[in-house]
Amino acid sequence: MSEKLQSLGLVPFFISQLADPGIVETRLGRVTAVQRSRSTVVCESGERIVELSLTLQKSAAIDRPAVGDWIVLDESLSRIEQVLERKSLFKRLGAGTNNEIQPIAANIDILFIVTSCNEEFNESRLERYLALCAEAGAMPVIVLTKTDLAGDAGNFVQRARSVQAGVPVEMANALDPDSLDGVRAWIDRTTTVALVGSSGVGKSTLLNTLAGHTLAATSEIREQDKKGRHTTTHRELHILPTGGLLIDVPGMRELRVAELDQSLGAVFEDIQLLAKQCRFADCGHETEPGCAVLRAIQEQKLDDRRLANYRKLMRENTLATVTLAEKRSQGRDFAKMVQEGKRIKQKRLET
Ligand SMILES: Nc1nc2c(ncn2[C@@H]2O[C@H](COP(=O)(O)OP(=O)(O)O)[C@@H](O)[C@H]2O)c(=O)[nH]1
Ligand SMILES: [Mg+2]
Ligand SMILES: [Zn+2]
Repeated sequence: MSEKLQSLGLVPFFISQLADPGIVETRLGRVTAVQRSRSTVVCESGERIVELSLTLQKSAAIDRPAVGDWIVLDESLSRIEQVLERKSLFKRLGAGTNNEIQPIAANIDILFIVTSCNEEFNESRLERYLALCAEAGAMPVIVLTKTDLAGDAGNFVQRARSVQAGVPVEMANALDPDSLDGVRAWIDRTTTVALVGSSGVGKSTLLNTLAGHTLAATSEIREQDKKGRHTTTHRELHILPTGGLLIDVPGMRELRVAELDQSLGAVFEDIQLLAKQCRFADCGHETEPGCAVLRAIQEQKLDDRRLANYRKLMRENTLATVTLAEKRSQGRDFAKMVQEGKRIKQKRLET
């Protein structure tokens, strides 16, 4: 296998999907950035900016190439013809009224959920990211930045650890390369890592420090509320000089969840286990007698906040999932109607 494609993260999973392995050296590439209808891809022969095939232009957002995708170009090397099956996909429900699942980053091995040791730290947001990560099929690592500014970084580590048992937590001063051994240990030569988290937590700084030079612009956060400004406007896949691939995902204000039943179960396993001991199988854990979840809260074994967030995410997920299902069935009904219309017209022509 070519050195170059290997350093882009190429593994047999993708090669085995090619009808003709001969095209590895010519038409196979990885998407490093997406700008509207154009994508930047890197192939054995170098970097190119390409368009989408007509079929891909018309396909649903989720099927169009995203940063991190492995793709096959057409013969002229100017259009993406095929998006290979993904190993993992970090996605979200489109912001606003546009209920469409959008791909954010594809073929990520590890998701760095970046949060800082200050007012920005928020357990409920971490739970949301962890559910999206489980759904993506990537491995989560919580990266706690700005440990140099916190008097009590240990306290933040403890809080981060309590969010989901077993999820690794790494501390970092994103400005200091010597503090990043823990973070670096997760980045292998062919590993793709995506950095997610609110604006201002230090994603771009971390990327630059790991790369050893400036790859992404950074900007100072507001003093009063520790909120960041949006500097990075697009997602890009970067190859680190020391090996490994990093995608900086700029702070997304709205990360709505949909179709996450299984993943919410993974993040809130403790609550779901407790719920099995409730007297009523359909217990809503609100006022029911014999509720094991409420008992755990009384006994201070479970946090009020965690239960409230679990309920909130479950509700949000159910609503969005129903809306998506309705929209899809409407789409099918409409397609059926068009088909029927064509058939009637054809019949008229025939008679
Ligand atoms: N002291 C300190 N400052 C940091 C750290 N990480 C980021 N910053 C600063 O926080 C601000 C926002 O960082 P940036 O990388 O732009 O955040 P992004 O929006 O997540 O990409 C910049 O002024 C950085 O210099 C850290 O670990 N320690
Ligand atoms: Mg940034
Ligand atoms: Zn209950």
